[in-house]
Order: sequence, then structure tokens, then C-alpha cells
Amino acid sequence: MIHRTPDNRQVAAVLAAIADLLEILGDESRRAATYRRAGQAVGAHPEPVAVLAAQDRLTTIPGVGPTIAARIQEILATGTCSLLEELRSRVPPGVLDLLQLPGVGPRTVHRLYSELGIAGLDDLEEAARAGRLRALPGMGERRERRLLEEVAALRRRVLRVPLAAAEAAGLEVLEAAASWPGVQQAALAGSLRRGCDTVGDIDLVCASTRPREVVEAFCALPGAAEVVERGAAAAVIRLAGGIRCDLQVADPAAWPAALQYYTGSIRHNERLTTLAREQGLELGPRGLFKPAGGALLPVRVPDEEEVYSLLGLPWIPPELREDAGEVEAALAGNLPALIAREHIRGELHCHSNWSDGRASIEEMHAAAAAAGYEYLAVTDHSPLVVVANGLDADRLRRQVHVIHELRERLGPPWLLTGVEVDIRGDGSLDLPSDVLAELDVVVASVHSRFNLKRDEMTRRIIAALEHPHVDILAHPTGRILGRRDPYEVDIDAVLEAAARTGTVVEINASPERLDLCDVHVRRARELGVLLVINTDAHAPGHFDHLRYGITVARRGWVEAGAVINTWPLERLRAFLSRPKAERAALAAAGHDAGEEDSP
Ligand code: DGT
Ligand code: ZN
Ligand code: CA
Ligand code: CA
Repeated sequence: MIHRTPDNRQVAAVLAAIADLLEILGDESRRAATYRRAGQAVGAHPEPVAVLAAQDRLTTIPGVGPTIAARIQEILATGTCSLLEELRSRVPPGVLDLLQLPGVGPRTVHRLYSELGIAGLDDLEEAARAGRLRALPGMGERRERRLLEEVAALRRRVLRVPLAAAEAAGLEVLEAAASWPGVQQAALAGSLRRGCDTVGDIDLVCASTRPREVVEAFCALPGAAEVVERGAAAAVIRLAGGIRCDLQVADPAAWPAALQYYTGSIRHNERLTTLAREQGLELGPRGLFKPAGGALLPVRVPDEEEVYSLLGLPWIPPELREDAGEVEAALAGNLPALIAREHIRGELHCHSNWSDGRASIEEMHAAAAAAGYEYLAVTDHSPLVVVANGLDADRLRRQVHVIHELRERLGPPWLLTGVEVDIRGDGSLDLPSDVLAELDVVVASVHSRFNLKRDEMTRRIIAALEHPHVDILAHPTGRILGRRDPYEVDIDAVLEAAARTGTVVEINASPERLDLCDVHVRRARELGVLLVINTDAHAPGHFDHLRYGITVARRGWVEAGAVINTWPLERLRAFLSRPKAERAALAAAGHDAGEEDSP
């Protein structure tokens, strides 16, 4: 994927956002229309704007004059635009959420905001319930009711924050919590602790004897843009970035039960509540209780493990707590031995400055050494990804030569040669087979023509899986969290083909991808597909993203043996040197698991 230079779609999105904001602010409809037209033209333009910009040809795009050309230059250089930031600072952030409602465009948002003072979904709900929207032209009782449903649906669907962003925001609050009055324990719970790929709100649980003061400190956080609710031992704030944070203050004696309860999921909790009743116990956020003669006696437990233990269960890792079979597995004593960071021995998908990476191969090698790796595959882009400066066969052969030299000079981690070859629209590969045959690792992926019909996309990817030199299918659905939906593809058919052809499937740990997702990961393992967890690093610091990929794997019930970059180098090389048909047979026979010798 390309981090450095925005593509046409991204530039178009910035221009469209400017148009939206101009319209929302009112009075500038002509200027808004100009930006909107330019955005559409950029989005539809066959050539990358980055190329046009480099050749000083931006004004050849219909509707793009010198002013907008300068904006596009700025977007290409910085990923954003000072005009956009300036306009954004003039409306409350919640106003833009309104645009995500079906049938609500910038003009409606302008009226809602300027005439009714509606600055977000909460305001809109309140106004709809109070029947205040009817005052606007085109609004009636029915539309009000529909908007209420749509707000609820939007909250469920879209207004979820990618895991990494929620985690960063949550950790800041958690750090502050350590110094709040009487706080003995504090932890992030909810979907964040379970490692869900997106998070609806951050749940912070504190144990303190002074709940009111803790609530005060929480609501007074410098990062709190708005206090949504404030209670005696609970509160909800909205953080500056827009995400909500939910505080629960528990009695220190009830801490383990509160942590367990607010970690969830709701369905996992319901299973535990039932098990507790079977043991004659009551389990809830306020603790564990034993009914005795009409009263409830508290049962003190030291930690979360003991909560599970009293219900007759081993401790269940948070990533599994979805009522997806984990309670049954725990009762039967066969919870999976989940993969962890320390199992990973190398990275098989990264980019250097030969294509769109920001660092040299030497720098990436040093970062892999710092990560404690045994091996690192350099997999730059192929020519189709023009803006990423993809490598053709000649440059790739030169790179292979350089890597052979570096391998001697730099020592471990062992450098593997490789490429991330594009899968063209028709399923053929973007480089000739003879050059792919010379590489240690071939990663294949889709970076173009995302809008194929489902069966065409499925055929396209399966064709690549059937290629004898494609070792790994990278970021299999192309999704970008919060920005681009997965493309239409029959993922089951793809995973079946991966199993049949002996192709390894990637869990891409980049925080904006997390692709495969947890559900598909689990499906892949059921089908006997081998996996790899890659960061797709475009800079040395990106190796740190590995933990998000580990989390996805754990949520997919993955054990270390099924992930090829947990294998020692010799075993990995022996595997990659076999014909794919033999790799498929190996995986199917279950030879993937465990720590046995090289195949
Ligand atoms: P999210 O925020 O949509 O990403 O998902 P969660 O799981 O973080 O959900 P949230 O924030 O509404 O609630 C946090 C946890 O609190 C949830 O996972 C389990 C617990 N919880 C909340 N409401 C209920 C409930 O009605 N019953 C039970 N048993 N547990 C609940
Ligand atoms: Zn990549
Ligand atoms: Ca939550
Ligand atoms: Ca919550």
C-alpha cells in the first residue's frame, strides 16, 4: 500500500470535504461547486494526479485552475490542505457526523446547524424527539422518525474507531487515571481490551474509594471536548478526536468482577452469569455474591482468574470472549494455546526506498535486528503501482544482486529476496514468471480496479493463488478501516483455493488494514490454510504494528504453529523451496502445527 503520496481517490476526498464544509458554512455555494467539480474530475481522472503534478499539468484536469492546482500540490505533499483544516476549525466536529446520514447532504446540514443549532448526532436525536425538526422545509414527522432510526444505525455501523487510534486515546486517559483520588487499579476494558478491530467507545474501569472525585477528575481531563453524562460513579466524555470514553468506578473489593464485566462481550457475560447461577452465585459489575437467607454475601476474589475459577473455568483470554465457542472449549479444557508476540521470528512483507518505503534496505534490516528477528524479506512493489515507483524485472534483478551482497555484509537477520507483485485485473501477475522464480518470497496483492464484480474479483484472486510462484496472498480484501470497505469477493472461495494450492494467506498488521479480519482468520484455519502475520512496513517504526496483527490472529483462535513466520529460518526456507502442491499436502496433513523439525 502507499503511504507517501495520496492517490486520486484521496485527493478527490479532500476536495470534496472542502466543498462540503463551504456549503455547511453557507454563503459560498459557487466556490463550493467549484471544489466539488474539481474533486469529481480528479477522482475520475485516468492518470495519477501525482504524475500530472510532477509534469506541471494539473490544470489540464477539467475544472482545475491555478488555485485548485496549488491546493492539490499541497495535498500531495502533506496529505491534507490548510484550507480544509481552517474550515474544519470553524464548525464543531460533530457537525460533520451528520453528513454520514443517508439523504443528509451539506445543504441540509447547513440548515440544521445554522437555523436549529444542531451540532452533532446527539443534538439531532434530541431535536427529532422533541419534534423540532419539522420547522425545516421538507421535514415531517415521518422523516424525523426515520432520522432517529438512521442515527442509531450509523452509530452501530460507521462511528467506530480503528483499534490503534482508540488504543492511543485510551492509553492517554489510563495514564492520567493513575493519579486520580484513591485510584488503586485502572484498566481499559470493553472491545478495546478484547482487541476488536474497531471500537465503539473506550471503557475505562477504575477501582477507587472516592468515586465522586474520580468522576470529577475524569470530566476535567484536558482531552475531554464534551461531558456527555456525569453520574456518582460513572461518566461519559467525548474526547477531542471524537471518540467517546466511558468511565466506571468500582469499589476496590469488586475490582476483579468489574474488570471482567466491563470487558464483556455482553454475550460472553451472559454465559458466565448462567454458569454462576449454576454454582449458586450472582455475578455482576458490583462483584460476585452468594445468596444466603434472603441476603447477598459478597465473595471476595483476588483477581480475574479467580472469578473464572469459581465458575469452574480456566481464565479465558479477552480476545476470545465473544461467545464463539470459547466457553465450551474452556469447559472441555481445550482452549487454544494462542500465538503471542514472542513466537514471531521474522517479517515477510516490507518495503524499502527502492519503491515507496521511506528507508533503505540497511535501515529496515537494522530495525528487524532490533525487533529480534531471524529473517526479513524485502518485498517492494511491482511496476503497476506507478506512484510507488514499482520495480520492473531489471530493477528487481538489480535489487536481488544488492541483497545478496548485503546478506554477506550485514549478517543476521537473514535477508530474503522478494517482491509484492500486483495482481492485474485479469488475474495475471505484474512481473514475468522467470524473475519471480528467482526470488525467495513472492507476495501477491490487489492495488487497483477494486470495483470488479464479485465473481470477477474472486476469479482474479484465485488465478493468482494458482500461480506456482505466488507464496503469499497479502491483505486479501483490500479494506482500509473507516475509509474503504473490503472489495466484493467470495472470501470462502479464496480461502478454499489458498488451501488447495498451498498458498499462505497474510494477516496484514498495518493498523489501517487488519486484513484478514478475525472471523476470516478463523475460517482460514478451519480450512487448513497456513498464515503469516506481516506489518507491510514502509518505515522502520512500522515493525511495531506487529502486535495488532497478533491480536487479530488471537481473535481468530490461531496457534503459533499455523503461522509460517514463527518458524525457524531453516524450516521456512525448506518450506518455500518445495513445490506448492507439496506445501498444500503438508498443511492438510496437519504437519504445520507444533515444533517439529524442518519438513
Ligand atoms: P463497543 O463499545 O461497541 O466497541 O463494544 P463493547 O463490548 O465495548 O460494548 P460497551 O462499551 O457497550 O460495553 C462494555 C462492556 O460492558 C460490554 O462488552 C459488556 C458490558 N455490558 C454492557 N452492557 C451490558 C449488558 O446489558 N449486560 C451485560 N451482561 N454486560 C453489559
Ligand atoms: Zn505492501
Ligand atoms: Ca466499548
Ligand atoms: Ca461503553
